[in-house]
Amino acid sequence: MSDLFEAASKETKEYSAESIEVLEGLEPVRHRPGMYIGGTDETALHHLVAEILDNSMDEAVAGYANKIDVQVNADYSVTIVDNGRGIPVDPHPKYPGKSALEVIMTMLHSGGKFGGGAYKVSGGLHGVGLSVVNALSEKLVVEIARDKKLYRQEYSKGKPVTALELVGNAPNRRGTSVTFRPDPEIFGASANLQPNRIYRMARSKAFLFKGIHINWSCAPEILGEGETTPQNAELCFPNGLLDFLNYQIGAKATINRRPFFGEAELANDEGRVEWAITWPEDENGFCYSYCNTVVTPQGGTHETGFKSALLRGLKEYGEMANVKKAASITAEDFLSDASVMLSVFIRDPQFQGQTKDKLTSTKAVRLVESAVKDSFDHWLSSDPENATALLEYVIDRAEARKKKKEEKIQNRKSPTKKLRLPGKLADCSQAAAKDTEIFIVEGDSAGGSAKQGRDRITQAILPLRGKILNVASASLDKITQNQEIKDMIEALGCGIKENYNEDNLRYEKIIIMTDADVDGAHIASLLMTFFYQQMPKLIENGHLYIATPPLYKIAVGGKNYYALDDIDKDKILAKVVKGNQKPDISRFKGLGEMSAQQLKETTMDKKNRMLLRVMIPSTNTEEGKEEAFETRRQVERLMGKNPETRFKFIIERAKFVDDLDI
Ligand code: 0RA
Repeated sequence: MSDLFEAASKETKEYSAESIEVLEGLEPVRHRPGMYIGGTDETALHHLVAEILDNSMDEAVAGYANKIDVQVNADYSVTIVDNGRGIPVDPHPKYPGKSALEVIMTMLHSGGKFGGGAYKVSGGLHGVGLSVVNALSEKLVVEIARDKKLYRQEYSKGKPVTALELVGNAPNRRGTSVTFRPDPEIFGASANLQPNRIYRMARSKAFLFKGIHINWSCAPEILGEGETTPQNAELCFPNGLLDFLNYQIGAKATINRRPFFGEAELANDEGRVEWAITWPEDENGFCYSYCNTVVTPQGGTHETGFKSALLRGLKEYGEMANVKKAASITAEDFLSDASVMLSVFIRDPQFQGQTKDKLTSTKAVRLVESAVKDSFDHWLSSDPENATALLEYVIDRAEARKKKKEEKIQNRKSPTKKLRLPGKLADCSQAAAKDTEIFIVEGDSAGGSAKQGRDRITQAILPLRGKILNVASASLDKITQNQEIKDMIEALGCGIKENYNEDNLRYEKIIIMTDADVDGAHIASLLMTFFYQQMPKLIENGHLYIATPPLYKIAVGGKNYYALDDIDKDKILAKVVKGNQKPDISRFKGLGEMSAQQLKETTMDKKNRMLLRVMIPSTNTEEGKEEAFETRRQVERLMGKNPETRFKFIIERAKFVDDLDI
């Protein structure tokens, strides 16, 4: 802990302890933790870290700190150190005998009232204050370097266990260090902080605030085998959001030559905006927006302003270039499939509702719009070839949208039009989706067994021929022309991408059923990638499953047992083989080798089978959005166009393979 506290660049501002607005003690927090941190699950647990980190980030954003250490210790405690002003330790005028520190640590206050003029995020699950973290920590140690002195105080479950002690001199440094261990009484004895999650949190903050150096470290003994989280890392991204965007989209091909990125001051000294946007060819975009480094999953006024600047800019450019069709472009045509990172810093931001994940400060619309517009105009006019490519792409999309709308009107005019279903589909007889299933099956021969073994009323079978197209590395055109994919889309009935409508989904469960070998696993991952990219809501809402057909049949003592894999086989053998019985073990080469009866009993029958549900984090929550980042990146990395990232993954993981199944 050598240079934990460093002199920051700015002078400490005048501070008065009176400006802290005091509400009440901490009993309610321990009594009803969910009210303050949104639950007591792992997400809530990680909110404690976010809260402390946000406090340090606030010091950085306000210009008082430029260095933060984030350290996960071997006992799963976390230490966060900044070189900001240091929490004030002077006596509190309203509470004789208590320091300002103790008031901040032991009383619930309405965050954002102190420090005056800082870019405090007083919203959502964050901004609940250090006191909430303190209340929910078994142990919390705070060290403060301020006025050339080093102070220390220790707390437990929200109460001081030592006095505020002067422990030494700190002639050349200032700042705050908080070490805390979440209370297992609140979060359960088995809940642990996850280094990987904290690492990503720290990295996001570094991307979002260029001026910050975040030193990450994690005790090696708690990094799991095969974990990609580094033990130490210096997180500093001088190109900010551009680095973040590049990290997100990797080597993907884009319509435009290079991203549009930049930063600008908001008018009237209201703050700052930073952005980076690009248009990926595969049309798998995202929009991540932030206010004061805290993510706003539901967007809000800053997004509105940004999109409006871009749309106006492109339409004006089209008008100038005499491209008539540019007049009918909508924001949807232009921006719904772009990859966007947007970050604003504004004072006293307003958020919506209980979850506070949408920015509602009205002034942000106008401020962001006018700050971005000039820069975008310049970007377009400085590279006409690039601008033309983008404009043509957007006009194509606008034309396609209009054509689709016309077709819809046409279809409505001919009500006799029958539902078109693929010829290979063996549909179930029940019309309503509830309780029905469709098995997507590898190969025609397995499809045959599945058709015989199914329950005709509620189970449909769609056989696919061999490996489907890898949608993660194919163009949208190629995807929608592929026969196997067309069949799937027709059978499901719910449409893809922005036309996805779950009301039209013809089955409740979509079940991928492939052989229990590596080829089968490959086909399953291609299918999952397809659903992930074209119908993410289908996964998010829990409709996608994977069947688990057995790999072995074990016949012993006149009975048959089925094993999923080698481990399962050994378990079953240990349990059922008695005395000198000789079990007869056969390995299925594929689903096609099973009889219809076997397939039904082991894999399809609703009473006996086991299904794996495919899940992705919900993008409607802050935590989910952070997780979704990683999911998206991992899919791109493993399934995308660039074989090198896949190769790298295999090399990294090779050391964990101890039994090659070939
Ligand atoms: C209250 C008032 C001031 C700073 C802080 C709290 C503060 C809190 C944290 C939490 C982590 N790091 C922190 N750094 C500072 C203003 C102090 C002043 O005006 O000098």
